[in-house]
Amino acid sequence: MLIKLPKASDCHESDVTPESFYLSRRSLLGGALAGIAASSLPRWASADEASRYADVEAGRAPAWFAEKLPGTKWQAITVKDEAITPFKDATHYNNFYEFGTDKGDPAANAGSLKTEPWSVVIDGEVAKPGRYALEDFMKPYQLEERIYRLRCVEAWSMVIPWIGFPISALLKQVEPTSKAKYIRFETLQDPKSMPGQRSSFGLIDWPYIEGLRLDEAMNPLAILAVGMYGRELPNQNGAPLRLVVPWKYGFKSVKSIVRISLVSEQPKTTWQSIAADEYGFYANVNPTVDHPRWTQARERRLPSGLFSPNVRETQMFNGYSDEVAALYTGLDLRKNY
Ligand SMILES: Nc1nc2c(c(=O)[nH]1)N[C@H]1C(S)=C(S)[C@@H](COP(=O)(O)O)O[C@H]1N2
Ligand SMILES: [Mo]
Repeated sequence: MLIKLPKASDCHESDVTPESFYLSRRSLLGGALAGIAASSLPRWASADEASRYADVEAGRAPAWFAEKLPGTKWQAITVKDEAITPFKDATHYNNFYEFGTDKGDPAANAGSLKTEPWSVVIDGEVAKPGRYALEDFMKPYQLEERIYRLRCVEAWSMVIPWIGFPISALLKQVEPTSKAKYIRFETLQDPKSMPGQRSSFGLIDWPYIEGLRLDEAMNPLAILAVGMYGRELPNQNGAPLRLVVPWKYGFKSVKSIVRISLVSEQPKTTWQSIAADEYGFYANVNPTVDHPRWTQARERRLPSGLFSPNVRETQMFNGYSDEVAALYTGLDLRKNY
C-alpha cells in the first residue's frame, strides 16, 4: 500500500481493463450465448446462481460451501445505481501483501495458498473458545449476499457482491465475556505458501492483524465473507474467510483469517505499526480527512481508463452513514482517523 509511496495520482491505468464490461448473465439466458457462458461456471452452480454474474471464472468450491450456497439470501443488501465491478478487475487488482506488493501479484501467486483443510481459532474473552475446522465453524450460519462498495485508502474503489454472514451471528455463538471490548483478527502465517512473508522486505511484522471495537463488529453491515460473485472466494481475495467492513478503508478487511480473538484492549494493527500517523485504528472512509500524502475527497471507481478515469466524490462512511454514523457520536474523527 504505502511502501512504494504512491501518490493519489499514481494510477497505473494499465493495471485495469478500460474496456471491461459488466453484463448480467441473466440477460443471456436462453440466448445463443447461454451454453458458452454456462461452461465457465463453477461446477456446482445451479442455473439460477449461474446466471447471476457475467464472466465469473470457475472455482473449486469446498463441499461445505457448495452445500450451503443454494440457501443464500441473495442481495440481502445492495447498492443502487452503481454497476458491480467486473469479476476480472475484482480478482486481478488486489492488495494482499503476503503474495507481493504489485496489484497483479496476488492473482499470480495466491495459487499456492492451501485453503483446505482450514481451521479457525476462537480465543480470548469468550465463554466458548475453541479451534474449529472451517466446515464446522460455518455450520450455524446462513449465507447472505451483500453488495458493497469497497474503498481502498489508496483512493480507488469497487462494488463487490460478497457472500458471508454477520459477525454479530458469530458473537452470539461464542459469547463474549463482559471484559471483551474489541475483536482482533489474524491472517495465516505461512512463509512456505506466502512469498511476501519470506521476502527480505521487512517492513511488515507478520501475521497481518486487524481489529474492530466490539460495537462496530456488532453492526449489521460487518460481515465475514466466504464467497463473492456467486462462488467461493478466490485465493487472492482472502479465501477461505475474510472480514468485510464496507464503511472503512479496505485495509481493515483482513484476509485469510485463522484466528479471531475477543480482547479487552485495542489491538495493535499491522498498518498502525507501520505508519501510525497515516493509518489509524478506525480508518473510517472520510472525504474531509485527507491522508497526509493525498486527498481522500475523491476516488477512482474501477474499471477506470485513461480516457474514462471514472472519478467520483468519496462519500462519508463510504455511503453508509445512516447505518454506522451513530457508532461515532462524540468521537473526534480528525484525531481518530
Ligand atoms: N492479510 C491481508 N489482508 C488484507 C491486505 C493484505 O495485504 N493482507 N490488504 C488489504 C487492503 S489494503 C485492501 S484494499 C483489501 C483488498 O481486498 P481485495 O483484494 O479483495 O479487493 O484487502 C485488505 N486485506
Ligand atoms: Mo487498501
